[in-house]
Amino acid sequence: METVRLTTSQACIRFLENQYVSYIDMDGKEVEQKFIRGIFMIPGHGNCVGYCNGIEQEIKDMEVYQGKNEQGMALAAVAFSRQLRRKQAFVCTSSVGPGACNMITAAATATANNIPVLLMPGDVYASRQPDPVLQQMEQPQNLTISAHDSFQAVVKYWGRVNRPEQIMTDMISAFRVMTDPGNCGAVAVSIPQDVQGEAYDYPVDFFKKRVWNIERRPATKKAAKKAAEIIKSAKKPLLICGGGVRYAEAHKVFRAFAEKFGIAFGETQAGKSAIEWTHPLSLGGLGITGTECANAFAHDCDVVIGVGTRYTDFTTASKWLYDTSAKFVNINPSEFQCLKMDAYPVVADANEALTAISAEIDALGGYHTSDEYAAEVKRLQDAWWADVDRMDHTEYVDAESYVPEIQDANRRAVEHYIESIGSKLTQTAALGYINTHIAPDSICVGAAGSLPGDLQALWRAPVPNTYHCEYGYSCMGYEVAGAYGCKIACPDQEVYAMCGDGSFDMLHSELIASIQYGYKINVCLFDNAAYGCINNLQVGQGNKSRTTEKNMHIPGTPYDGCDLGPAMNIDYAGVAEAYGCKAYRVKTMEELAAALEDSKKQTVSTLIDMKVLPKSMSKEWEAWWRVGVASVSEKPEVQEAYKKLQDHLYEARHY
Ligand SMILES: Cc1ncc(C[n+]2csc(CCOP(=O)(O)OP(=O)(O)O)c2C)c(N)n1
Ligand SMILES: [Mg+2]
Repeated sequence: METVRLTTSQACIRFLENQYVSYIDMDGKEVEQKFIRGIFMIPGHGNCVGYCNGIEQEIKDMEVYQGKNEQGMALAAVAFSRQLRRKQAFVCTSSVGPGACNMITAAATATANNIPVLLMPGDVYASRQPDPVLQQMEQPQNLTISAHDSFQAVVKYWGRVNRPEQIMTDMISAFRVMTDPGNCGAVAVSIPQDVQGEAYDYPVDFFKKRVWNIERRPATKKAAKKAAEIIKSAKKPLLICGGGVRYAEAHKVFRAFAEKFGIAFGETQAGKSAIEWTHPLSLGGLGITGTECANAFAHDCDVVIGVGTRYTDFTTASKWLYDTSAKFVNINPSEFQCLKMDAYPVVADANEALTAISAEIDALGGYHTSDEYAAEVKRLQDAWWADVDRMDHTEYVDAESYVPEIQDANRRAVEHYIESIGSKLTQTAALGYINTHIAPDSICVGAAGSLPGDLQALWRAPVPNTYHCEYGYSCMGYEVAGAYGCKIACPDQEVYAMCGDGSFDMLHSELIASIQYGYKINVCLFDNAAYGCINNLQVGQGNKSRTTEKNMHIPGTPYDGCDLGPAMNIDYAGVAEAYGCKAYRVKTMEELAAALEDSKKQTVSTLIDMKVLPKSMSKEWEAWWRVGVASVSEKPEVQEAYKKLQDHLYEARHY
């Protein structure tokens, strides 16, 4: 056997340079491309010597980017892969200890969303000779434990390369997981500092070009036939367009299936923008953050066909949205996902399954929904889009006539904000304006706060694959990092991060990297000086407003989290300017219009600091969210909330 003597790090990089994927794209074309686009790196003593030397000696086509925060860079990697429908990924390398642990949240984000990313933190010495090294925890009860063990809970594959030859099986396992449509997610493989520089005589074959086939698993004849029978029995069917439709590139097949049988579809956060919003069978977002139109329609459907969905509580309104008698047919390459909602499972790729089921329906004599069905879809759509138009134009005129979208016990927050900040801009109007005044192929990125609700319900995506909301983990801070990752994935499209002040406060490190590398992103910052959506939830369930408003603490008052001083007036535009962004301060619709126009002309990243009224985000429609309400309380509001919970539970499915 021919061998080559390399360090572990060299072997790792040489292997990464030679991994390709082959898949069938949405036009039915077979595509082969390199899988690893590059490496995000924050160096430390745990990776800047051994691992870096491997990069230096072996790098060919892969790009290398300096990260600014390990969580931020890894979230950028997740967004990159997600935007490219999991057909390419990044490696993220960090030092040991805190650098490694900073990537744990991003690993969980990748895994919750079924997105591939390869995390390669350094690790403490395999030999243990210099222990304890800088940033080593030391667990006296077990010296084999290091911080890297904590990745095990949040990845789909975990490895530690204690000997140079182990890199071979770890890398093959890593790529198996990252290219598996049914069980894809984060992979973490650490290499101890000493092992990084150790050498081995590797078989040359290990480094040959390897093409990983992203399989389209076919449906069995039996499953397709049974699914066809269930669909054919439906009086009021509903299709759910989940993220799997986008990852499987099933856009065309899904659309053809809906059209052929006249079945309307609702979208999950991950599935949204598989098909343009204007499609006559589109009901828009489904579930807690969905549209009134989709939810009202879903409530009495008798057959639900879920394509590539994980059925999170947001998609099912905590299992309350669908009638308990509704039958489910689930199409998913993951057996685990297929069995949710007590569904009939079709364990297969979306393209394959929908094509096979369609043929079986034909064999059973065909199927089409009724005229009344189509009329109901149209009636609900018309009412909904009229309401969206109203929300696009909400205005604060005066305290007496203004009715906020969110009507709760914290109404005073609106005038308190105006007194502190001097802006009366509403969130839905600002968002609607941006939506209708940017290039149609712009990519809209969201993740946490009130914006994902506004976005799933109100955002109109005219071009497929332009909606990118991370709502599997809803990780605050994904917005800016994710926008940067999307821009690396799609440099020819404008990318807009829809970001709350809370998310921006938490993490916006990669905005600096976007300036450094010339990847222009646009941050639309909706500053309501609050963890606004959580304030709505807290107050809406009968609680006091506590730690959810960003008010100044009044000296001499208790530190009880219920601060009543002025709302913090932060010059976020100034922060962005300091990094080198072009930034805008916006308190009116006119200022927003001017800022948005000017931002399009810029080549550097931009930030539009919009001061928006609390309570001016959209509410929920025809949905319910199960949250942990106190069962015992002296407050009548909490007792009332608990009673509502019990009433809904009575109507909800149990599994
Ligand atoms: C990392 C992380 N921590 C905490 C949460 C819980 N959480 C969800 S939304 C939210 C507040 C978001 O505030 P902001 O970004 O200002 O958005 P707003 O609701 O005000 O629009 C919090 C704390 C989260 N989703 N992610
Ligand atoms: Mg906020």
